[in-house]
Amino acid sequence: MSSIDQVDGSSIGSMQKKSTNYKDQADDFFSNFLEPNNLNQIRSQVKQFIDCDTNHPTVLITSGGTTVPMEHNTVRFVDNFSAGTRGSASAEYFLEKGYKVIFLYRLKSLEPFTRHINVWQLMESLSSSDSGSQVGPSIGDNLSKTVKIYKENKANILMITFTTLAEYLYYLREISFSMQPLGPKAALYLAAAVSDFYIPPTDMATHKIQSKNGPISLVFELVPKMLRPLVKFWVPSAFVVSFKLETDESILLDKARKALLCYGHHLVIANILHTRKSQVLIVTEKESHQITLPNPEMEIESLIVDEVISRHKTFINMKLNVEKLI
Ligand code: PAZ
Repeated sequence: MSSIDQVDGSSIGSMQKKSTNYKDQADDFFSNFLEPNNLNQIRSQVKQFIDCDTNHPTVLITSGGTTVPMEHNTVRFVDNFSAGTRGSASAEYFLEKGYKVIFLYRLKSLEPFTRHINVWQLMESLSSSDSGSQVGPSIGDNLSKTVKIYKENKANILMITFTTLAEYLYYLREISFSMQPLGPKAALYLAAAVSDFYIPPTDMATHKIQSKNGPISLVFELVPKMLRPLVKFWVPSAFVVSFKLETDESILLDKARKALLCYGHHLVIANILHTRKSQVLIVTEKESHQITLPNPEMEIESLIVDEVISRHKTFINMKLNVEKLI
């Protein structure tokens, strides 16, 4: 069956061939999609950001959802719920703790710092006259705090946007390669909600799918698991944290443990869709425990980031001690 079948019997493209191992599957996936035009530019931006201090703990944070286009000239796409709260809030806490941050995020999802600004509240609070605009005192206080923290940290954050699944994966692979010189000082914090399914370009309609041809049924291919090649080949010395989202609590811990076994990374932060802002499970190969938000004034990301940084420090010390012994 092709990926898009129209009920009138016409079909677009053909099924993707399957490979047998993680690396081949990843390579096959990439060979299906053209490189994004700005990949070289992103490579040099990241290199410049990292090369100025390869001794500085640096985290790649991914954030937001990916789109899966239904047509080459994309009018329609499949998307998901992720707003980018987890990633953008975490970026601020990592910066506060002295990390450099590469923030790979879905265009138009939440961003560190600007997420605190409500444009409508700002409009309401602005008074305007011929000589310019002024912010009212209540908004002004909060805004100046955010602006101050942003100005103190802006040299330590590099922001890169993606929209589609393929862009996301190309950028993730490229940034991972570029982080190799950081050795164990590199951390990856993969909070983006990445589609597990896609339509191969060879199976995609070129132009907007026409409703006059009747209802359609879509067949999606499985996106290969990229975490294994990431850990093994793309950035093997980094500390890697993945996130796992489920809606059924009874399978969450088991799936998090299986992910660790399968992909060989260091930590899974597991969460349930509707409670993700107030509790998460921290899962390693050896143990698991829950973090619960102690009061609504706080953000759970501050606690998650503290936990990740403490484990990353232990990881760095362990790797550096092993190096000394060799
Ligand atoms: O972006 P957000 O704050 O609305 O949601 C965060 C999250 C649930 C996407 C993240 O915590 C997460 O679990 N990411 C991985 C999702 C997954 O692929 O299982």
